[in-house]
Amino acid sequence: MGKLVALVLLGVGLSLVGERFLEFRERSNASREVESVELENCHLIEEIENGSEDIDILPSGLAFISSGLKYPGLPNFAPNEPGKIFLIDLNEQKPRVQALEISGGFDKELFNPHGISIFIDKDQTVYLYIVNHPHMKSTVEIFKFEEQQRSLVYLKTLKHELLKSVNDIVVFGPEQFYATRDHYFTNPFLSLFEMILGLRWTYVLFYSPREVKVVATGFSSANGITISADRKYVYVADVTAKNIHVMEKHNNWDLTQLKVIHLGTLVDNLSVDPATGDILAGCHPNLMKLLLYNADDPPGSEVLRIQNIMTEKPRVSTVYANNGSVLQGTSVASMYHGKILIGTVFHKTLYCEL
Ligand SMILES: *[C@@H]1O[C@H](CO)[C@@H](O)[C@H](O)[C@H]1NC(C)=O
Ligand SMILES: *[C@@H]1O[C@H](CO)[C@@H](O)[C@H](O)[C@H]1NC(C)=O
Ligand SMILES: *[C@@H]1O[C@H](CO)[C@@H](O)[C@H](O)[C@H]1NC(C)=O
Ligand SMILES: CC(=O)N[C@H]1CO[C@H](CO)[C@@H](O)[C@@H]1O
Repeated sequence: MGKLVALVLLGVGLSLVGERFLEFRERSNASREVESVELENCHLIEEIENGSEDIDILPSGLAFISSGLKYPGLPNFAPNEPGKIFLIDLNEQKPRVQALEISGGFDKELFNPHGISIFIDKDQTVYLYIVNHPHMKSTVEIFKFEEQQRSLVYLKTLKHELLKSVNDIVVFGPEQFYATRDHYFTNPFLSLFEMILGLRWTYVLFYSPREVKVVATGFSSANGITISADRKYVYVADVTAKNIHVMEKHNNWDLTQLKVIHLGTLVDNLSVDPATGDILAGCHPNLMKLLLYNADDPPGSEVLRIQNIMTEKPRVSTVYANNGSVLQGTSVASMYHGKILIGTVFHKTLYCEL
């Protein structure tokens, strides 16, 4: 009898998983093809071929790009190369790429950079906060940017119990930021299972020297995070749920959800166009192609623009789309003076006029 019950339970369990799996196939949009939307005067940034997962741009036009992310389940063309931070000057016609030297006793061999956020203090000193995954763990590294030498000085590593599986951060003050957690399980097999089942166990965290707390929950995979131009709202991309959460930021740093915008594509990272306040989203049109990488049928790229996000009817339009023949696995797009820089998880970087 006990065996029969166990067998029935197993059967029910398996069929539930099977059902979730079919639903996951649908969610991952296994069969979706991308219709191309081209931009003018595009060129690929030479010397960045193995990823430009994250881009952050200083008001002066210097852009920091993190490259070489190693992330379970995602392609990487240079698995034995440590990650790097590249610098390019967007004021140049054809920006040249420079890999930033890092001094100050930082372990460069283990560098696996993910999200970047710039913090400029009242003396105009520029700090880079970079999510790092040494040995697949999560830390936040703080560097000072030396503009004259064009190099980074390592200052400090932040670690915390709640800083797990960190994807992206947005910094507000010295050692004060929001961070997203993109999966609950740190074991790669369990985290794949978590994605297939569509569990909503990830969160947004607030970190400060005095207090560390979870400020928003219920995301399948909280990914890109950014702040609105008026600094009142926080936008969080839930990549596997294919949506953007608009959250109100309170004085005690808690976040409450105002609305969710469904985009029907896997939203990776977000940036705000400083000129218009519009949101730009780097998206993966087809999760299956990303997870089961095939050079002959590669994952494509998609950049969406969301206008008037606080109104009843936000306008969503496609800025750029490509089937992978030019650009694969877009993660982020950032604007600077009418130009757009499009980054990818493991592939190239495209720079275009808008
Ligand atoms: C990218 O990775 C490939 C494979 O390891 C390597 O041959 C190539 O030089 C790398 N490209 C750059 C620009 O680092
Ligand atoms: C997301 O984009 C922002 C620019 O808005 C950038 O600072 C950050 O590094 C990116 N992070 C991730 C994880 O894509
Ligand atoms: C992608 O589109 C280009 C034309 O834009 C086409 O030549 C190519 O065959 C397409 N590739 C795939 C894998 O569909
Ligand atoms: C579930 C989902 O987002 N399905 C989409 C997959 O892609 C096709 C083609 O673009 C869309 O029509 C579906 O809505």
